[in-house]
Amino acid sequence: MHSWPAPQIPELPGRGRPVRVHDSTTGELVVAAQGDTATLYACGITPYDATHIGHANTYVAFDLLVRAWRDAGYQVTYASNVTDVDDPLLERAAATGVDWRALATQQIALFAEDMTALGVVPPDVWDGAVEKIPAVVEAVSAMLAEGTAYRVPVEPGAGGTDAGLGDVYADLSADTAFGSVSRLGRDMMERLFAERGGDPDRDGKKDPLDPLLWRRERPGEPAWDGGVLGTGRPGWHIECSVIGRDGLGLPFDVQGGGADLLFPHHEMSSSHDRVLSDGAAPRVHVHAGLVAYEGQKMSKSLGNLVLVSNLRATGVDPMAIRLALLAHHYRTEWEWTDDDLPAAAARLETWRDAVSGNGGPDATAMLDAVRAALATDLDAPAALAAVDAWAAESLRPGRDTTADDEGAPGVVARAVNALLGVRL
Ligand code: 5CA
Ligand code: ZN
Repeated sequence: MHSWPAPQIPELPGRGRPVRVHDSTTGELVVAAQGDTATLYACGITPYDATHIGHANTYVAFDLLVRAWRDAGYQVTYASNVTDVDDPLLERAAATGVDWRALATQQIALFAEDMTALGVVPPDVWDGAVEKIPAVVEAVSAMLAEGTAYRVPVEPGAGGTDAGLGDVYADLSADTAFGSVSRLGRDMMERLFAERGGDPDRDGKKDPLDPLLWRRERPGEPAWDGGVLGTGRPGWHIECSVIGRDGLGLPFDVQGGGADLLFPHHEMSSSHDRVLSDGAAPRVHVHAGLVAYEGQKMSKSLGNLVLVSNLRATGVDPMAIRLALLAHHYRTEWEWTDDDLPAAAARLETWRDAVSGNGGPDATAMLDAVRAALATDLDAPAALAAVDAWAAESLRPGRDTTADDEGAPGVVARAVNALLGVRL
């Protein structure tokens, strides 16, 4: 899949420091990248509806990580996916009478436009589930052959011309490290699995938590040749496992997404990684807090959405949207309100005023403070405060300008652009 155009990232004086991020497994801040390379897999969208503020918040959070890593001198590789075939997409297409492929294509294009407008650095590897089916078939076939996966009979009418071949599930008992990513108790795992797309009550499974790897053909559903698996389509977790592994190699540094993906999605995809690659899995798991709206998690299924494309269509500057997101630490859970945008737009205007003068207060301390904030678990609010302080001083009426640095406004504008992704 072709990703969207990369924003220009200006050069800055000096270099950022190693970035520490919050590891969802241990709750500790860790330097995830090793040596001089840094690798990130951030889970991509399921393209059945447009990018909302919650998605944008998550992608901007991982964009901060990419930018901070680059500033610290790492060679960064970022991979992501698009879940371009899955139940919610097929259900929405059926409900609205649209071809599922057309719906996906349209929503992927809109997402790419939104990401471009928000200045998000595109993934180096951006793979769709559909285009990776051959690799998924190979992986699931290998698991079956090794006995780490098993078949579950399908209902009458399912299974196309090979009805005897069942759906395929991962056998979690083959992975002694299962549970080590989220470290949740069994009860919590069962609850979240049922809530988040799992099928604990499916007859024939060895363990209610065993996740689907290959879903056999069903009447009216798209299906692909699965070789020994029979016709069907991939399960969700194996999709990200295979795309991450192929895009980055294992182990990679950071597996990321919104907090709703920690369990079961990242627990399961890491389990598949270990089973398929001799125990290798992502090193650190990083999760962004979920954004709420009107009292509940903003979600396509609930329909309580503030869409980036709608805001853009009404003339909102995408940089104000970006600043509204950055005003919240990426790990906090917060609720989008009518006040977020005006506050961000006012800040943007102040910053633009402050960098439009001929010279300004020395920007060295500001740049250092922004770098320090980002290196400490991507603390965007602290970074914004450092820029606010410089802007306030720059605009302070009657201040002594004799020691002004001619290059300071340029340094600030470049720093804000390179590190925060905000074009002034
Ligand atoms: N395709 C899968 C991941 S492989 C998926 O979860 N797609 S999604 O379109 O539902 O979500 C895309 C990303 O946005 C995921 O990282 C998800 O965790 C995140 N996300 C979804 N809703 C919110 C929200 N309300 N706040 C913050 N992030 C969210
Ligand atoms: Zn994923």
